[in-house]
Amino acid sequence: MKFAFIEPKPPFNAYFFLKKLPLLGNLFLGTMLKNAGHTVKIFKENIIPAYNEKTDEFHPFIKEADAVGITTITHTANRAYQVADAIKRQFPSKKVVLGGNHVSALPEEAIQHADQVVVGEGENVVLDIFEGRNTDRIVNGSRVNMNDVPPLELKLLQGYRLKKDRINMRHAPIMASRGCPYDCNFCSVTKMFGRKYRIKDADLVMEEVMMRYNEGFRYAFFYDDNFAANHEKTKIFLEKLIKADLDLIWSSQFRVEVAKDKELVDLLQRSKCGTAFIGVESINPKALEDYNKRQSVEDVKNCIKILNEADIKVHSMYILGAESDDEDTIEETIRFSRNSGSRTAQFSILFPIPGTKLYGEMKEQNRIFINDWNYYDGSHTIILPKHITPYRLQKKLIHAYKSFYSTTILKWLMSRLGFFMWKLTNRKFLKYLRYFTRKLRKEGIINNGILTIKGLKTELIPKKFSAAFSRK
Ligand code: B12
Ligand code: SF4
Repeated sequence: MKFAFIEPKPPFNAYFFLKKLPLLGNLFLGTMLKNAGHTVKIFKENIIPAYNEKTDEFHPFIKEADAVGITTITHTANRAYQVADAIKRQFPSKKVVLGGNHVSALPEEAIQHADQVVVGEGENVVLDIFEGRNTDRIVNGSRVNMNDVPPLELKLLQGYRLKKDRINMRHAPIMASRGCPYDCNFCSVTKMFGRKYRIKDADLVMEEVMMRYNEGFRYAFFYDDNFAANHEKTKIFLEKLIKADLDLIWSSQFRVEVAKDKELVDLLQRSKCGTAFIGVESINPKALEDYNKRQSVEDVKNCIKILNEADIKVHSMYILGAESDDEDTIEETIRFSRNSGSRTAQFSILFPIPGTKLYGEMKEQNRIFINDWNYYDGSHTIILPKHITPYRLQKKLIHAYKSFYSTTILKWLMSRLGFFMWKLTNRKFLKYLRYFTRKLRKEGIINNGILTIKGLKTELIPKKFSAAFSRK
């Protein structure tokens, strides 16, 4: 049988410089179907268009496919539904299956656009669904044993050219573990993959590394959310990587604890870890508590220092707009980022991902003032912050980037590149936030930048932005 998978394009591509990194859900499931003898093609819309909404035309393979799977995160949910609706309209008998982070949190919303929706991990149910044995409308996936997950078949990705046996994609995507023992209130990882950390056997990960290396990759990105959550198991893998003595530089996401283990830092350095993505989030201790981050400011400082000393570049990730954040604490975090020693930094505005604790709380307090999923990307203020106005918070994000990336010419160039597109899309949004903030002030909902009453009166939402507020 023929199966197509689609990763919808995001509405605003603030991350265009990383646009080649695919979400791996389609790849894991596509690989399993291919291994079962089916023909599979995966379309990442950023690379190869799957559907042209202007001409209402689909890629020829999608027209022929027996079923189509579409992966979603919240930011791409509208596009996913648009594509799914168009398939069902043009080819009513073609099966459309939605999966991924967003629809796992809101399956009832998603099922209005598809034949089936998968909640959670898809590996244990994908064959039954696509081969037609399972026709339940909402299917609950189950947590997989990482050792049973096959190495990814990258050739299924359409448009990723094979050039002299070298895939024209810089970073080899590898996932060695799923799950995270922590439970940060803004993060959807624990809801999706659980708090039990499941790591693949070191030999199997090495097998996949060697496969990618032999395909020509010299950089790898481990998609793990908390690489090294189990220090001892990670050490076993790193020893093997060092022993293989490859010309391969790799990176992944870590928690600050990693730097407290000298032996681990030494292994990271010797195994050619090039960049560590660190979830710093804030240097306001109260904000760290709000996020349930379970790390101290001291931990953050030590971590960046130790990794720098080990010649591992640090990419720090910050979230602005915690319950305890005000203009001063945000400014302090921005100042810290500039002087911290991080090579690069990424700033997000706190936003409620469906399925997270934060989402539940904000919904209950009626503080979400934008329901359009297009804006759920961390670059837009969409909930009423407590101690800063929505407009000022948005301005702080722009200021954070300008401030961080203005210290060296290289950094300045990077910021220009990355933020050109983003700023364009944001101008209209800023104008709206200024207007909205003025209205909130007039109504006494915010006073001196502080939220005075619980929740938001929905009649305050301006009509001209009604498209953004169409959902309940
Ligand atoms: C790599 C990564 C990126 C990369 C590339 C992402 C891309 N192509 O979109 C970069 C760095 C660019 C990035 C950027 C962003 N990311 Co990101 N990213 C990840 C990360 C770490 C790994 C993604 C992945 O491949 N996971 C592994 C696969 C196996 O998991 P999965 O996709 O959920 O698939 C499983 C199931 O969902 C299901 N499934 C999935 N698809 C389908 C389809 C079908 C048909 C079926 C049946 C089943 C099914 O089965 C799969 C196998 O079990 C995740 C965290 C995570 N662990 O998932 C965050 C994550 C996806 N990112 C997230 C976010 C918010 C963002 C950003 C908005 C930035 C930000 N502020 O954080 C941007 C937006 C990017 C965009 N597309 O517009 C959130 C999304 C939450 C949400 N509901 O929206 C996540 C979950 C992290 C978090 N904080 O909670 N990201
Ligand atoms: S933010 Fe990182 S540490 Fe916190 S729960 Fe998510 S993956 Fe775990």
